[in-house]
Amino acid sequence: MLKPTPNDTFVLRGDNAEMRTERLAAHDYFTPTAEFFVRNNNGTPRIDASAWRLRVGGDGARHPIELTYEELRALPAVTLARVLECTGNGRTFFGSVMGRPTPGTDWKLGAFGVAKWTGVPLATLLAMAGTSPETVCVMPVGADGIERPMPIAKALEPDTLMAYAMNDEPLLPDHGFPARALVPGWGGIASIKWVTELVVSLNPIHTDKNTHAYVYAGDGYEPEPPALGPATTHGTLKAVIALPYPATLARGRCAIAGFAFSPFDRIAAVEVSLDGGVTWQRAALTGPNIERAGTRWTFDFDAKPDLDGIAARAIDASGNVQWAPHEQRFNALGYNYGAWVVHPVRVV
Ligand SMILES: Nc1nc2c(c(=O)[nH]1)N[C@H]1C(S)=C(S)[C@@H](COP(=O)(O)O)O[C@H]1N2
Ligand SMILES: [Mo]
Repeated sequence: MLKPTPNDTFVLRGDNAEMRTERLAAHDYFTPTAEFFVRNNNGTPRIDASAWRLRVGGDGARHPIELTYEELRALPAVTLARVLECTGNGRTFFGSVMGRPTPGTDWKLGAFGVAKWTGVPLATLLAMAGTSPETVCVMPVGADGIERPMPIAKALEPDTLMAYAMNDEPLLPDHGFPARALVPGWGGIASIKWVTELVVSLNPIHTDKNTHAYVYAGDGYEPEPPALGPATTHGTLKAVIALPYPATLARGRCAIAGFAFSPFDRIAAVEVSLDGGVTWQRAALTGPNIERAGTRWTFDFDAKPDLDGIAARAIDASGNVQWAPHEQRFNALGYNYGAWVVHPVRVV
């Protein structure tokens, strides 16, 4: 990682940086780039934009193309707000809630961020390369060797981008400079950073990242050779509380805030429970509420000394409801923990 990762903003986990969720209280709608989580499999490469090229080729591309950084930025672009969440966000709760720890980065709930992304729709690049109608799969290749295929239908969604700017600035090296895929709704691994090539393929492609990692394995998930199980796709909806983990509150009237997002839609409601999920009360949604990006929320209550935790759950406009801990399905590699979480809070 190259950007500063101050201790009051991030928890470092190897070459990964988790945003401290209390930082949400200080943010406007967007997560500042300096505070955006970083997830690197192999470290941050430094790429010289003047020597960099983006190739779009493969057996599904009837006329492969190669673009410079300037050529990419000269194409018609879109700018949109979207959440990016690591597929492993919340992994620690497989251990602490289900009693079944899983390998991998032991994130709490801070492996997500919401940015304003600018880039060229993948659909535009695929059309320029004469993508055959028989194409089944598109795979961005990262300069660090990380490859994660997606079906052509996902690549053609209008908000799937080759992004080159984040919050109105060129991408930072840690976030994929000069260009990264942005695959809204899907777990972060699909949003390959430092892309040098888009492989357009007439056949399914198998890489480590859709056969042995980022797959649902174990506990009744069937192997799909050569994969250990079904590949992860979309993330889960979540409401995250803007408090330190664990938190201490002063007794009396208290206002908490947070952020909620869904990989499918806008947020319809956020509910808060002060009794471990027995009863729920509505939080107020504030500011923008954008599909596949989320919304801020606030909740006022009387903090009493017997409180021992606060849970928040999201409900989206498609009717998806964040599920209860006992409804969480286990998978051996610890992906997509989506149940609501009791945030530990002590009142003094
Ligand atoms: N080339 C490349 N792309 C990558 C990764 C990586 O290690 N290498 N990590 C992925 C994962 S697992 C996530 S969660 C997101 C994180 O994006 P960020 O570091 O910009 O927050 O990038 C994805 N893209
Ligand atoms: Mo991730």
